[in-house]
Amino acid sequence: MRTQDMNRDWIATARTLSEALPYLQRYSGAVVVVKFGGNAMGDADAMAEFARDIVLMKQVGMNPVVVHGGGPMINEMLDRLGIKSTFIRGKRVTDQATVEVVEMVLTGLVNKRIVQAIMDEGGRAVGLSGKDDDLMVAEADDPELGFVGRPVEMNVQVLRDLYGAGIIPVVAPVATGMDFLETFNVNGDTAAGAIAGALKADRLLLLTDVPGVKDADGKVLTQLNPDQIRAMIADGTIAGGMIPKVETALKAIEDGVRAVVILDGRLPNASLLELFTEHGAGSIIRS
Ligand code: X2W
Repeated sequence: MRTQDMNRDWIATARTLSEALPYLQRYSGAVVVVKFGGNAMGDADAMAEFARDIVLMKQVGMNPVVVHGGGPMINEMLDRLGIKSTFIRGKRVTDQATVEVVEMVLTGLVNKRIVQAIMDEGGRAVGLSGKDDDLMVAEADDPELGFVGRPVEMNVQVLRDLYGAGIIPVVAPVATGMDFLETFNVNGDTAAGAIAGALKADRLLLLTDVPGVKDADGKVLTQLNPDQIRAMIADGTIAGGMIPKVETALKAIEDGVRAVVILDGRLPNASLLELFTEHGAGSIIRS
């Protein structure tokens, strides 16, 4: 015979689902670009948890598109090969030998790990880079940086085809050149912003290893608009590694993305916390 063994955890689980209804309705069909940075990837458990969140998004009718980084994994491989690497303004100086390693690590190792993790959680994922179907065409960003690319032409139909067919696209930030000869290393945030902009995504989530944009006292600001961001860059409150992220956010909003969220990807269920609760997570930037 069944007994009443409903303890409080089960009740809380049911309530959580019920409370998520308005968010599930709001985001039905929404295109959400999720940048998964190398620093947010952590261990196998963190990867599995990220994959689970993405599969859940897809399951409830959203269209997640994953764009990943992998800076720490590139560093490790360059170290093993004895190739020195330097950064200027947060971007890796990329010569011919380096771009080969970047492409191998990002499109091979990291991309396939994420695809595998999503498949393992019961989703369908296909990995591609900016080269596939000409998704992201780039030109040299700055002669000082070598083969670092700035996206100049986006062809995102392949992403719509994939998510329309129930598949989660997983994109490595490597691009082809205008003449189809060169390979460019594109910063992961920049690539995610360009893809979100071209898709006019409902959300761009930048998962990183900091809790969000902080004010002068170090307190995380939960809501910001582009003017406030520009003022905080001008007065030095936003500095260092946060600058490329907020610049990506500003450009994405200009391109028609509805809102950009910068959040700590190491938090348990970071994306779900942001999308499906009133609490939200990190800093949301919108006009
Ligand atoms: C990055 C690409 C990977 C990346 C790099 O070579 O490290 C440039 O710097 P995270 O993990 O998101 O930092 N590209 C031009 O962006 O990785």
